[in-house]
Amino acid sequence: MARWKRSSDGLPRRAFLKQGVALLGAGGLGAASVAGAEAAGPPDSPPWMKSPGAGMSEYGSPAKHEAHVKRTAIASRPGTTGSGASRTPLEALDGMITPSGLHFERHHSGVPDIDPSQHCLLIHGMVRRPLLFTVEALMRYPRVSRIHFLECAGNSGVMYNPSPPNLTAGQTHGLVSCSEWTGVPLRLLLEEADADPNAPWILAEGADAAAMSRSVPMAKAMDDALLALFQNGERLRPENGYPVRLFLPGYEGNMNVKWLRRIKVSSTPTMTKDETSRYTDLQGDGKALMFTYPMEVKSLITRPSPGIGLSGPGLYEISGIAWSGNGSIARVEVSTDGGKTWGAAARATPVLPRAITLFRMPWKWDGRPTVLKSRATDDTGAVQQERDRFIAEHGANAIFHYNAIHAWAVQANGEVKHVYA
Ligand SMILES: Nc1nc2c(c(=O)[nH]1)N[C@H]1C(S)=C(S)[C@@H](COP(=O)(O)O)O[C@H]1N2
Ligand SMILES: [Mo]
Repeated sequence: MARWKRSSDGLPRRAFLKQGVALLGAGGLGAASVAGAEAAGPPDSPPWMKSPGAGMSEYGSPAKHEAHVKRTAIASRPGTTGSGASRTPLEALDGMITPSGLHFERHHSGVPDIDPSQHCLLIHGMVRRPLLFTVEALMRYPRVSRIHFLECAGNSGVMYNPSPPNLTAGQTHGLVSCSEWTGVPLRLLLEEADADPNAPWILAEGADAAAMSRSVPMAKAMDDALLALFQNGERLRPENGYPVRLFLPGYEGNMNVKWLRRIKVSSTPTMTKDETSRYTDLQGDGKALMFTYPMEVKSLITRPSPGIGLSGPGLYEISGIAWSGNGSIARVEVSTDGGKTWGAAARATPVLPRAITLFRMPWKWDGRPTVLKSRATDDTGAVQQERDRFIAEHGANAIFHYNAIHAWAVQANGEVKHVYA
């Protein structure tokens, strides 16, 4: 414990500075020690202490010095403006919640400009009572709030390529974000419509120009499916599905239909374009998997990572994120020797099912080149595999559901590179 001494003006400043310098000397994580801090008086007042600051604002924005923290690798398909994706800059963030303005985006035909007073949700098909909901009506139903990640099936898809990408963590793996979603349990509305209890499927359709639509098992619809209206406390952002989206915790991104306009209860999957021509997983043996719902256990070291290197030997904290669409993260292990030995990383609380879990581990870098890896295990016992085993099992033709172990090479100059190791 620091001993506080009073200085002449009654403030414990000098004693604090002395103590602070002593602490930095003992276990410094890179802070510059202040020579002669004990003898120095209080620092000069910076300019921002010399006049009153700015006034209030109606809607806040990040500090101007953080303007470089932006969605990254924004790319549209040739000939389109809105058919593409943007990615979360994972390496610039710390915390389990992704700020809404940095949530990744994936649109098949741009962001529709929906007037909520003109938008309706129809529930029909194998129901006794077809129902049409205005957004105003939906807002009157009881709501629940849940913290969950959303991950595009195509996240980390470039990792199927024969050589590792020369990209940042977010540019490669940033099609995952995590929010608090608040909305109406879908079960309530299906019960009100008196859906046939023997109907095993629903179809969900969006109100965008792509009319994105997917078949969802009734069991999931009746379990934890949400009609999300709020994201991180405020109404959904247009790019994330305003005014209402289907949210299916843990399921591949594309099933979480945005701008939801229709749910049809049915006896079979509808076999839409989005589940036949797209979102099937071609395997090494030439067969394709269909209806692959949950995103499997995965983890990623975000610091250090490409672009966030090390400045000389010394003590560092390795930190990152882990998640699983099948449950909670039970364990994250980190290797600082390319996978020869592994140590347990600390998981930050709360550890929630189907949410991003943060992990951290202190590491003393000796200045020699090495390879860092993380390996997550979820509470079903599923564990990430090394890349060569993963590719041997799934082939390299696939685009979706890549969840092998990622490797960062730390070079002697402290730079970090994506490697296959
Ligand atoms: N209506 C509609 N829903 C959609 C899409 C779309 O293009 N249209 N894209 C899907 C895909 S592929 C993903 S990964 C997620 C992305 O959600 P986000 O943009 O909120 O991150 O929405 C899904 N829902
Ligand atoms: Mo996606």
